[in-house]
Amino acid sequence: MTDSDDLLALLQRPLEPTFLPKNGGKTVIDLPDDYLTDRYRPIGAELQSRFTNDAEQRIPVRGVAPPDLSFANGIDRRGAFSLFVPKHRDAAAALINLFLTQPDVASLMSVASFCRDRLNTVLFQYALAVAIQHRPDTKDVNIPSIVSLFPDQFVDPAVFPKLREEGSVVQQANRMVIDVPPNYTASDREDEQRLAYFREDIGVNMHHWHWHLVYPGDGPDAVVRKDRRGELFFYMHSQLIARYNIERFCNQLASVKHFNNYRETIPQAYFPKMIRSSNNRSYPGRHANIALQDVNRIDNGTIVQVQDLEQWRDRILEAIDQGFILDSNGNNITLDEVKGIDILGDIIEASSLTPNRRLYGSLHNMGHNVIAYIHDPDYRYLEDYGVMGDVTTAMRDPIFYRWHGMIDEIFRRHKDRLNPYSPAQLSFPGITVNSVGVQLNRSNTPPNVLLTYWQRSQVDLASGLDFGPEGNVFASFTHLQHAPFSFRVEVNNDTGAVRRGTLRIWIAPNVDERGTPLTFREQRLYFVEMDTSTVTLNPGTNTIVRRSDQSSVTIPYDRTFRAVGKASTPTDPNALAQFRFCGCGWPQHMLVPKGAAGEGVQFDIFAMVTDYTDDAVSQTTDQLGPCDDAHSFCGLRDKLYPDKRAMGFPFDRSTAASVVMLQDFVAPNSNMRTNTIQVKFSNTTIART
Ligand code: CUO
Repeated sequence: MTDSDDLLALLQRPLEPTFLPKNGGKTVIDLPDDYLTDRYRPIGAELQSRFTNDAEQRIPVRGVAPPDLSFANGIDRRGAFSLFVPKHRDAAAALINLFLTQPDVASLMSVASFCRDRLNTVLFQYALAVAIQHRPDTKDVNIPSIVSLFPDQFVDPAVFPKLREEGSVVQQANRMVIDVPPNYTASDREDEQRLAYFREDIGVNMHHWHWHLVYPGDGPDAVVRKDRRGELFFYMHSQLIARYNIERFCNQLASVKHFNNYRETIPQAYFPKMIRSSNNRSYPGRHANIALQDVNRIDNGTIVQVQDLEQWRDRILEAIDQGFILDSNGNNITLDEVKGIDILGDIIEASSLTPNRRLYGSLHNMGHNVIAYIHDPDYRYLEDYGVMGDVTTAMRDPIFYRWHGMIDEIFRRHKDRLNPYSPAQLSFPGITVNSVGVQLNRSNTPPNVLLTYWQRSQVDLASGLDFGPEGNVFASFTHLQHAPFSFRVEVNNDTGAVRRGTLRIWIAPNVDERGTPLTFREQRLYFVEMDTSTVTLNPGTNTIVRRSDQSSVTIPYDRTFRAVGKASTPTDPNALAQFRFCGCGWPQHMLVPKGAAGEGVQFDIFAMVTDYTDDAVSQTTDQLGPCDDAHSFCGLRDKLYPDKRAMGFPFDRSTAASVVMLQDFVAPNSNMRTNTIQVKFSNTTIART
C-alpha cells in the first residue's frame, strides 16, 4: 500500500530524476521502466542497480496509462513558471485537476511520478502541493518548506557554489555553515535599501508564496472557492502594505507612493542578483526611470496593453462609485457592506471567481506581468520575467508595494463609501477595557517597551541543491527579531454574568517619517493587526495575557523554516496538527516593526473587546483544524473565516468628520482603550541557539 507520506519523496530535489535516491540516499522510488524519460530508458537497468542498492526504504510505483500532458506544451521543464502568466495558470489548473481526480493515493503516486520528470519543475511542485493540501486522503502530509526546495528563489545564489563545495568535500559532522550576507542587492546610496531586511526576508516571501498556495486563483472550483477569499486577498495584502509603510517610517522614509499613473516612469530600480538554478539564467533587473510598455510575449501568449490596465481600472472605479458591478449576463450585483469587498477582490485580482472577466479584466495579475516584462516586453532579447512575475519573489522589489498600494487604494475607495460604523456596532455595553500594554517576558523590564535586534538563523538547503551533496548543508541568514513579550489587557465585566468577547489588538504609528503627528484619517491606513482572540470575561476584573508567540497573524519560526523529512516532524499529536497544513502565516520574527535605535519609535497600541455573539461564525464542523494559529491572515482550513466582522474591523471604514485623532474614536467606547509603546532597536546580531 502506498503511504501518503511517500509523496514527499517526489517533493525533493526537483531537478534530479525521480529514480535518484531521496532522503539523503535512504529512499528509492521504484519506477516502472517505461516511466523513465527518453534519455534514461535505454540504460534503465544499469541506473536502477547503480543508485538503489543502499536504500532503506523502497517505494513501489504502479504503472498507469500515461496521462495527456499536452496542456503543458511549450512550458519548458527548466524554464520559468509563473502563476501570473495565463498560460501557466491554465496548465497549473489542469495539473491540479489531474492530481485531485486520482481515486486513491497509490494512483496519485503513479501519475505524479510519471509527470515529475516531464513537466516544468515549479509547475509540478506547485500543483502537487496544492493537490496534497486539498485531498482528504493526503491532508496529513507535511509539505516541505519551499525555501528548502527552491532555495534559488529565496537566498543569494552566491552561496550555492560554497554550499556544494562544503557538502562535497567535508563529512557531514564537520560541515561549516555558509553565510548568506544581508543587504546584498544594493549599497546604502540607494535609500530604498533601508527596507531590504523586510523586502528580502526569507520568511516574508515564504508567507506570501504560501498564502497564494492556500488560495490559488485558478483551478477546480473546489480549490478556488473558499470562504471570503476575495476579501482576504484584499485584507492580507492591505496589511502587507501597512506593515511596509510602518517600517518605512521607522527608517525615515515617506510612505509608499501608489503607482496610480501607469504612464509615469518608475524611479525605483531593482537588481535581484538571483538565478534560476534550473537553467542558470539570471532574473533580469530593472533600471531606474523606465516606463511600462505593452506586453506581447509570443513565448507564452501573455498579451496585454497598458491601455487595458487603465480601462479595467476605470471600469472598476466606476463600478465602485455607482455601487454595483455588472456580471457577465448583464445583471447588476450590488457592492454591499457584506459581500461587496469579497466580489471586488475576485474582480481585481482577478481569480477564476470573477463575475465578469471580459469587462473588468485581470488588473492586479496583469499588472504584475507588465511590470515583470518591462525590460523585454516583446521577447526580443529572449529574457524571462523579473521578480514581480512570481509570488515567491515579488515582495523583494520596491515596485511591489507601489503596485499593491494602488490596488489597496481601489479597495479602500469602496470601503470609504460605506457608512461609518454605528455606535451599536462598535460598543459592548457593560464591558470596559481599563488598560492595554506590553511587557517583555523577563523580569525587571520596563512596561511598554519592546526590543528588536538582528538574529542569525540557519536553514538546511540540502533538499533543494539538485545534484548536490548528500546529507545536510546549512546556510545562515540574518533577519529582524524581537524579544518575546506579552500583551496585557485588563477588562471589567459589569454585566453581572460571564460573557465571551473577541479581543482585538492593533498597533499603528502616531507620527510619520518626519515626526509629524498623524490624524486618525491618515493613521487608519497604517493600523496593523497584532492579535485577535476569543476571551471569557468573568464578572468583575479580568486580566488577559497573550504571549507574542500566540499572535493570530503569525506562525512560529520552526514552521516557517521547517525542514524536509520525518526526522524534523514533531511527534506530539497537538504539535503535529499545528505543524501540518500550511506554512501560511506572517513570520513571528517580523511581528514587531523595527523601531529605531536610541529613544526608539513610539506607536499607539489599541485594544478592543467586542461581543462574541456578534462575531461568532457557525462552522459546519467543530473539529479543531490544524494550523489555526495564523487565522487572521490565512483563514482556517476547510472552515469559514472565523470572525464575522469585516476584515480590518474597526479601522476599515471612514469615520464621522468629528473624529480627528485616535482619541476621538476611542473615547465614546468603554470597550476600547489605547496606550503608547516604544520599540527600541539594538544594532547587534544574536545567534539563534
Ligand atoms: Cu500576492 Cu500581487 O498578490 O502578489
